[in-house]
Amino acid sequence: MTSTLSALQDWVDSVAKLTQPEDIHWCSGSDSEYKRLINQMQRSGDLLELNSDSYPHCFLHRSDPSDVARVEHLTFVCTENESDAGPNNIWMQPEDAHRKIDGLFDGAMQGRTMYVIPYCMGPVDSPYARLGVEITDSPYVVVSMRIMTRMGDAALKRIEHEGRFVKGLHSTGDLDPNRRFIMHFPEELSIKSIGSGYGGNALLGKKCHALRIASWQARKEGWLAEHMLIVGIENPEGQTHYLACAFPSACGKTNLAMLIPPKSHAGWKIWTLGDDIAWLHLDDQGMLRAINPEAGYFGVVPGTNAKTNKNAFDMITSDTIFTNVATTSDNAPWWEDKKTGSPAIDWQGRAYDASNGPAAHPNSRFTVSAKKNPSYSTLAEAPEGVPISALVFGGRRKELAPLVYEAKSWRHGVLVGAGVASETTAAAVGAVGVVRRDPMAMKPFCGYNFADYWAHWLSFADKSDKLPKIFHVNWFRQDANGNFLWPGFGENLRVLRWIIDRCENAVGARETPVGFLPETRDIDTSDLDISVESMDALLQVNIDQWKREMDSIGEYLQSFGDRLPDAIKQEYRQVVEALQKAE
Ligand code: GTP
Ligand code: SPV
Ligand code: MN
Repeated sequence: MTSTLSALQDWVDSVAKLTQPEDIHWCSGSDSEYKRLINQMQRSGDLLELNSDSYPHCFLHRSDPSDVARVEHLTFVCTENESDAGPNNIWMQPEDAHRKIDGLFDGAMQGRTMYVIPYCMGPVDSPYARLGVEITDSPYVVVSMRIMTRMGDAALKRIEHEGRFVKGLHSTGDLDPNRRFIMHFPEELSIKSIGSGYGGNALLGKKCHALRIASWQARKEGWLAEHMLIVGIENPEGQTHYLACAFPSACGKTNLAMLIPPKSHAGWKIWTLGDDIAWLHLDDQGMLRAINPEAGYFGVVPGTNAKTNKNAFDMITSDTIFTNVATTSDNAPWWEDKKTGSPAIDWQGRAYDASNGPAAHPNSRFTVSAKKNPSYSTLAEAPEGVPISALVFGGRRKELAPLVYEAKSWRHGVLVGAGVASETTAAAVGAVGVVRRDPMAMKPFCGYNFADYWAHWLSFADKSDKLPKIFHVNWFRQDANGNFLWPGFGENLRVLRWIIDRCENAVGARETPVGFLPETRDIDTSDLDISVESMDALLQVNIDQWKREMDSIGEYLQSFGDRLPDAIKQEYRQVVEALQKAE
């Protein structure tokens, strides 16, 4: 096949010349193509079929044990000026970067098929959707992109019509971590990734395009590309509010996006629009509207069970690709906290032995179509997206951050977002459980200088007086024994209700130096086994701890030097002064 768009055809030709594949396949996105690739991968051993009675059409992929998560230390933003990438990114001069990575792509696809994947991020008929083409030599990437994006003929048609698309070049390479690079060229709208076949490193539509490149485009064009779930909350009277929530990787987005209301909340309904990425635009009324650029979920498997996330648990019993889970003796997938069955073979294919660590890799994932989610919202297909009532930041903090608080204004909310910190998780290679700054949950994903990004966020206050309120939540506070103080999961609806009540001016709040907090009585704890002491602890603002936190935030913000917006400095000073007065 060829394309009528010369920019696309020329690029495909030049990549083929460099990488020297045995043949080239243009992906149509059809069912038969998907099935053919699945069969081919079963034959090559890239996919193992799981128990076809209990898990029909489900497959297991085991990635290389050195290739199990995003690699932030090997992820580059390559802009002409280093300062445009900012201290939040690892920078390489574009020409040097191309030379280095093209050297690795030279002949990299010899003996392999090169797949050309046209895809659309967002509903194909949405003005907010954006296009891309990923070239890859990994059939696992092709089938994953088919689930995660609108991939194939319809996307190609729009690409050929519009003429503009993000170019993503990927090869699994030799998987040597020393020859693994994920490079972004925002000024060229292009991505080059080699040496990893895993998740966000390889499915280039996701973090590379829909966040790093899109955040750059969004700044130029006046919108926002964010690491946010989108969820609709319908009350028993039938009114629905939409929230977009930014939590760092493996901090609860997928779970919140499809939560099941607890028994005490009969009549409440949850509608999922997205579980990882939101693209936010102001409409002509000044409302912030969100679309989910993705079409599937690449979700954390461990911890998913009938109690924590029944929607996901049920959804992944058919038509799902599992990566790096364990299996039971009857070849069903198994993971830690599944609460049923037991592991026979671990994620590396070895007989299970507890002394080797967890049976499923902590970052093992399911890949499944969003349409399989029982709480899928049909508005996820709406070209105009949904209006957002509240933006919610959050993180994984044992202490300090209360269960919920509200920013005092949009500007203050931008400071709250900039100050987000969270314990690191298994979603990225490196130490787990270390608190680090993760502004707006975008530390690994912002394709440009955070100082400019905060200025961009601040600029929305000049463009609309209907902006959503901004909140911060923390489901992960622990007591002295390391137990979670808050039950989390479905019970998080109780906190979302307070957020919605605040948006409707239906409930008061307690003003503190760091923001507005609920009165304990205003969080509905009916039918919940939680002590008054725990609730008080969850809703406490410890002035001394917060002073230390503000010192740490101040130091972090200063690392952005002169580019840091004045409004952030002013908001920062106001919180610090309020904390001093609170003594
Ligand atoms: P990425 O896909 O990496 O962006 O992660 P995510 O933000 O979607 O996180 P996810 O919902 O997959 O949750 C990650 C882990 O946190 C899982 O093991 C969940 O079981 C656990 N988790 C999610 N929500 C809660 C909660 O409210 N409380 C507690 N204690 N754990 C939670
Ligand atoms: C994350 O790490 O935030 C993910 C998984 O959503 S990955 O697609 O690998 O980035
Ligand atoms: Mn994510």
